[in-house]
Amino acid sequence: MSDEIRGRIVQAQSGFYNVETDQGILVCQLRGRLKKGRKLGDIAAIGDWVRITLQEPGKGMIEEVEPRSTMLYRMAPTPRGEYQQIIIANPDQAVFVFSVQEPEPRLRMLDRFLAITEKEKIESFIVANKIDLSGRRQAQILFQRYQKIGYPVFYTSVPKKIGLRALHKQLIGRTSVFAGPSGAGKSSLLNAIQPGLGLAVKEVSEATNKGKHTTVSRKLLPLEEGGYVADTPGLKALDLWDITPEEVDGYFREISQALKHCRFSDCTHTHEPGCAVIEAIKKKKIHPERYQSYLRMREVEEDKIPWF
Ligand SMILES: Nc1nc2c(ncn2[C@@H]2O[C@H](COP(=O)(O)OP(=O)(O)OP(=O)(O)O)[C@@H](O)[C@H]2O)c(=O)[nH]1
Ligand SMILES: [Mg+2]
Ligand SMILES: [Zn+2]
Repeated sequence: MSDEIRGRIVQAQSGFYNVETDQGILVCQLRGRLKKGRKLGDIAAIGDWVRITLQEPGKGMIEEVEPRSTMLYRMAPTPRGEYQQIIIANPDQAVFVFSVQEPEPRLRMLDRFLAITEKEKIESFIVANKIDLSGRRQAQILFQRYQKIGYPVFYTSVPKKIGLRALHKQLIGRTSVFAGPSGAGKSSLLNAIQPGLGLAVKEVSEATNKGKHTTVSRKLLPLEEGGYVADTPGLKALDLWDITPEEVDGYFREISQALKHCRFSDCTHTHEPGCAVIEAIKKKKIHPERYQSYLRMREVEEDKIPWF
């Protein structure tokens, strides 16, 4: 048997994997034994580091998938049970793109995305796009709350070319996954950063949002200066949601900081005296809308959610 070659999966489609190696791209399949005795789900996915043996020029066999440091996945119901579909393996960072207008940002969706990346320990930052429509000030009113708790925010406009260089710099040399609502401008931003990508704008989501099984991008797009980006049209925060209400405390960083100081250890942070979370909201250290998001994700009943 020939020597093993290490590479990274940059594209996956119906059992075939394009693996980037120092010998170029090899088209590979999975060694049969890798499929045995595994739970229902993808065995390999874009972003995975793999070891392959060369079969013939340009073709290889994946012998081993290296353990992942991070991943994003969704659980898809199938007749045989829940299937774990891996969106991307080993991303260095998640980039959440929201437009400040058209469509209006639904920040509860952003809060959900951020809870997921907190859980998966994936660094995240936010792009507030289309500031040509709203002005920077309006955008800041919406997104500054995230900067305050340590998520970087980039304010961008594709037609006005604002913020593109700063965003580009954040992507170089890293593996990034782009997510956010349809129409926010993910593909437009990526095309503007690297014109050669030629990603379809607009019509993609119309095609993918219809069916029950949204097809997600199965490709890592290489950046000229190094690094990769995965665009994920149609990916929703709810698709990725695999968090129980009890866990949510840990995934809102500003809230998990505060609640250590509540008077009662069984505080629900809705009405109790000595609640440090409520105190922090009053002191404007926790944004009331983040708090609303948090309680909803904990599945607190609507009539028990206090408003500030
Ligand atoms: N005014 C304005 N329009 C923008 C900007 N960025 C993108 N658009 C427009 O917004 C629309 C949607 O852009 P896309 O790049 O397709 O959005 P997307 O996030 O990739 O959407 P999906 O692929 O459906 O998830 C297009 O008509 C773009 O031309 C921007 O900064 N300002
Ligand atoms: Mg798109
Ligand atoms: Zn409390």
